[in-house]
Amino acid sequence: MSGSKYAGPRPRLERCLEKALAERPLADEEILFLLGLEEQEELAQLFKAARLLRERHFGRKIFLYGFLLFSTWCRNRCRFCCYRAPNSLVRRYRKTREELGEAAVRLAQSGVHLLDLTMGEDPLYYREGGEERLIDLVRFIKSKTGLPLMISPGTLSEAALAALVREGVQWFACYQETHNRALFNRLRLGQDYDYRMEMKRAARRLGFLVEEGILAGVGETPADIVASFRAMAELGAQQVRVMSFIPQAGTPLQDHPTPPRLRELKIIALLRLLFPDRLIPASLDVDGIEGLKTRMEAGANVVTSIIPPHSGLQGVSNSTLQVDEGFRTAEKVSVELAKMGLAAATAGEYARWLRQAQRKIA
Ligand code: SAM
Ligand code: MD0
Ligand code: SF4
Repeated sequence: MSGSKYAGPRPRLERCLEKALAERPLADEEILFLLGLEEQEELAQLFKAARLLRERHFGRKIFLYGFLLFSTWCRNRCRFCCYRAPNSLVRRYRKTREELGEAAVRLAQSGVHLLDLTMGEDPLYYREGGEERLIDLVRFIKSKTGLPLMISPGTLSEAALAALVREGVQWFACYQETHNRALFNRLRLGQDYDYRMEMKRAARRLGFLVEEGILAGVGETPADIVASFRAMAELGAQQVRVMSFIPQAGTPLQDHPTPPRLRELKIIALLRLLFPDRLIPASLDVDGIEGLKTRMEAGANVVTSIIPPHSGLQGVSNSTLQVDEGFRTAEKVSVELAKMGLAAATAGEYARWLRQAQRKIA
């Protein structure tokens, strides 16, 4: 940092980054200022500060999450999502316990630290006996792999959440996409903003670690992004994410452009500045393996959406991108991480982080 006495854009940047590196809270105006950076050299300083904070809390170790989308059926009609109920252009499947178990074991053997069990809001799991079916599936995957688990089912009853905690599921992921209610209502058609938020608070109270997330490029303003940061803090989310919107054929937003990636990268860096000790994903679902480097350089410390090739399992926003090519595997990710001077953590390191995070919320 230079010792310049002149007030101007550069000293302001330095002041903000010094404050962030001291882990002091940033004011809204400071966050907005950082989100507005455009100049290469200034952005490089922002990303460097984010990496310094990551290194302080996590060293050079990165966590890897396997992704298991076990049903692509969904009763909802989120405007951005290819799996919305009325979309006839998307491939639908519902995996059996055995098929899922096989994929889970392959992921576990490949060295991922956690399995993210995700579904569309498949009506099968909401009818009589559906929750028991879901709980049985989770128990089966746990018994097959012994790995830590995340569940991303959309909305569930509090009783089902409680049962999943009892089964030993550590994480509940549920993304609001935005914390601007009007924008939420335009994106998640027919869904209740407060119900979705309250579910995450209930999950926290029940002992889950919670992941919150937002979409970039769906009409959010910089002020909306700040509001999301505040909501993530208030929720006490232990993992916080942003993903760029990817247009999906057959959906109302199919012609809406994907945003410039710099927006996502700046949000990742800001997440690291504001939540230095939390988990922040770089998703392979947005830009595949080519998108890994910039996201790690922006301060991410988890790689998500690792999918076993030739399993018939899909991602979400780039549902088949690079899956069967084997580019979305733990092996491939580890090779790329090594080029950046980073490495996959050990299972023990992830377990230690989990224990400490669970102690903090107890
Ligand atoms: N159905 C559950 C739910 O909605 O919470 C879990 C699965 S849902 C597919 C997981 C997340 O994928 C969404 O919350 C959203 O953030 C993301 N997503 C869906 N469509 C996307 C798109 N077109 N571009 C980027 N992200 C998308
Ligand atoms: C990902 N496609 O990590 C997954 C998904 C849900 N918990 C995660 C959005 O990108
Ligand atoms: Fe269904 Fe989730 Fe897609 Fe919304 S985001 S349509 S709830 S799968």
